[in-house]
Amino acid sequence: MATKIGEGVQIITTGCPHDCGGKCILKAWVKDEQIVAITTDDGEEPQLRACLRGRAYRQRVYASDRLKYPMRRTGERGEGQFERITWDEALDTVASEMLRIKKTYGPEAILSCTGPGSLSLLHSTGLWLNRLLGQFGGYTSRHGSMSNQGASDATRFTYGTGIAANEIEDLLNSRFIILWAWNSAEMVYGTNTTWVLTQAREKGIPITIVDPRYTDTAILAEEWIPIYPGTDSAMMVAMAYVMLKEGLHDQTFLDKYTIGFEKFRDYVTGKEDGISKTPHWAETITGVPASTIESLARRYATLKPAALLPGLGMQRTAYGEQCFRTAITLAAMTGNIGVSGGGPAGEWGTRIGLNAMPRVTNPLEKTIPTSKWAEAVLLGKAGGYPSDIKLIYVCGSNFFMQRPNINKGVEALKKVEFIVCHEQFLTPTARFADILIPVTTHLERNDICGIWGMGHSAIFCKQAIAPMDECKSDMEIFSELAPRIGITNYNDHSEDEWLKSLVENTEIDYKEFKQNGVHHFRHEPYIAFKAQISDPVHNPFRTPSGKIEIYSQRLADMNRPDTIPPIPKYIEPWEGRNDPLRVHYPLQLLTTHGKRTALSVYANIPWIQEVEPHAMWINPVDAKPREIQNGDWVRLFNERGTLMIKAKVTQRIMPGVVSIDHGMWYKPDELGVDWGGSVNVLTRDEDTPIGDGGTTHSCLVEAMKA
Ligand SMILES: Nc1nc2c(c(=O)[nH]1)N[C@H]1C(S)=C(S)[C@@H](COP(=O)(O)OP(=O)(O)OC[C@H]3O[C@@H](n4cnc5c(=O)[nH]c(N)nc54)[C@H](O)[C@@H]3O)O[C@H]1N2
Ligand SMILES: Nc1nc2c(c(=O)[nH]1)N[C@H]1C(S)=C(S)[C@@H](COP(=O)(O)OP(=O)(O)OC[C@H]3O[C@@H](n4cnc5c(=O)[nH]c(N)nc54)[C@H](O)[C@@H]3O)O[C@H]1N2
Ligand SMILES: [Mo]
Repeated sequence: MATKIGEGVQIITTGCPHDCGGKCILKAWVKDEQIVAITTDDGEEPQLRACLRGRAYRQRVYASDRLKYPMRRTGERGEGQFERITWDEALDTVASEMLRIKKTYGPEAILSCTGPGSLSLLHSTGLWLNRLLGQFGGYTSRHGSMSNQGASDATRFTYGTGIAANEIEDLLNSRFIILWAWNSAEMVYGTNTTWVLTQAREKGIPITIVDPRYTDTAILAEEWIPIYPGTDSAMMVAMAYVMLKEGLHDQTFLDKYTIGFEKFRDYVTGKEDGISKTPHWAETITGVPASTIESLARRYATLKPAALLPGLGMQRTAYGEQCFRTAITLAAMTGNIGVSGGGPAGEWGTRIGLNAMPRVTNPLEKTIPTSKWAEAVLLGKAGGYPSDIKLIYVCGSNFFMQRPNINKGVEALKKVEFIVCHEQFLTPTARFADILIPVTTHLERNDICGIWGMGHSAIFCKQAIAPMDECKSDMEIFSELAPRIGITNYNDHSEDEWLKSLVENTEIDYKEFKQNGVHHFRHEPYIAFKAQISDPVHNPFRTPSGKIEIYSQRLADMNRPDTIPPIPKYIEPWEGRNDPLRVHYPLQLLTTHGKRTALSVYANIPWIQEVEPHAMWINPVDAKPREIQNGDWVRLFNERGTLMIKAKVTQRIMPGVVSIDHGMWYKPDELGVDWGGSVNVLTRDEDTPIGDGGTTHSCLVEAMKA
């Protein structure tokens, strides 16, 4: 909406498209074609109120380090030396390199490195690059998400579908809420999730939180259960033991809707392997007292309906599928699936009531694992990977510092023949580019955003100001590049035509939407699997058996029972507390999603970084013997790398565990020591077994006072 206010000020409604888990309304106050302030939603409920990052966006748009024009590398790769060139020079160089590489090595030599820089519907960063490369003859893509692969595989194999969560508003119908690795007060997970949790708290619904850290979300809970990272499935298995022993489980539900529970029961009781998975067994693994495990099991089984919300942090660990498979099994044992106030404890998802942009499929079926991209580039076909990568095309990702094992990534970036990067800033990834392409921010273009979660609302993001300097949108840039590489039918729609097509045949009136800036889809809170539970005969689950598969034959058929068991199990993680490596690196490192960034976006924005200093959380029990005091510089290291960071000595993290928000920009010195506090110099490029997901939270380190 463009409202006139005051002398010469127009308020333009837009929304923030970055990947922080929310999508919120920003109101840009524009005077003389300049943004003079940004405020947020104060309209009718449900409001979509922006966080500190969105409200500070003015400083990001006008940052002095914005990329202003196309540039060419002049120094060594990674040195950050560039010179200005014209758009024609830039696009001609990119085109000729693409044609040369394709002719010499085939299209598979091109690696697409898209990312979630913009997750809006039109100017989505992945969309336009992959459209171009798809039409060009194909490319090598990546598989295995750093975000949610374990959760997504667990959910798919157990329920047969990708989304398995009740809508967040339904939490207000619960009698008990368990937030398991869930920190929505800092990492946004649905714009209004924390607002709903606050209302739940006000309503007196008891909340328990299971997390190695006492997060800002824990303030809403009446019980905090710290647990060693990577051991959640052991605690859940022991909760199942308590329920079985005390007869608290819902056998009727299990008989009717699930298969394979007996096999899980035999594992839990010890019939399978001679080990009873008692709360005492779990206490030694998890650090959680047996009595706490018993008490939580009893409450989850008897306070009905109860919601267990599993967060992604715990599945970013070795064998990360298991904690989600076990959580789902507990939801089944307590009969909390398909009911209001309960919840199926699977993965969250986004359902947007809008059309999707058409996608061009990749004609080549060549993918490399995301976490192991550097190894794949370094070893290529000789190392068993599907292609020899020669050209990396980056669009919308701070690619290499957001993937594990940065030091290996540096080697890989030095090896390829050509790197092009579309960016707004000279990020650590952009520094390695041969050609840099300057891109607009969302305030400089029109777009539509859907909201993470279950599709409550859509935001029309209206352009507030003209593109800065020589910046263009990815769509425009690729449209100009396409004919140079022989593609004639790349884009025949204008921005407005595309946007209109996204709402065609939906309940949205385009004109009204554009005018109002937001559309709320009115519906009852979504209850996952309501139909499957109320009428199972006509609504089978989409698994091979039609039931919730506590035992999965598909997983059994993979023939890797030690790492992919057909029933959920606790599997001892690598770089966990029993790894012999702990002699050298005794601390478990968490690399969390914090409030000062959306992934690596905003790490260079002073207003936001002023909120709190970047620091490593460490418990006094671990700080004392190392003579580390609050605010001291610490050297944190393992075999993969070293970073320098200040310590925050706090009881808010359990002993034996340290944590650092990920996303701060990598700043190596001449010895390769990172002074930016960029966690992936330490993390391990190893994958979850089923779908090659990230395991960044299985990472051992040692800390020394610097
Ligand atoms: N502000 C902000 N919000 C974001 C993002 C962001 O960068 N910034 N990123 C968005 C994106 S892309 C994603 S994928 C999501 C990610 O969301 P999450 O993956 O849920 O975020 P994390 O901070 O990694 O983890 C959440 C909590 O899990 C805890 N945790 C970590 N490991 C374990 C474990 O092994 N066991 C248990 N019990 N707890 C554990 C952490 O201490 C943390 O408090 O967030 C989204 N929201
Ligand atoms: N250790 C550790 N590492 C992690 C995680 C973790 O928990 N721990 N989390 C992982 C997760 S969940 C994710 S999703 C990944 C994501 O990591 P990345 O894929 O690197 O995503 P971002 O850091 O958001 O980087 C997006 C970049 O896109 C740029 N950008 C923004 N808008 C646009 C645009 O319109 N066009 C273009 N061309 N560029 C734009 C931004 O400036 C930014 O540099 O990180 C993963 N890395
Ligand atoms: Mo993510």
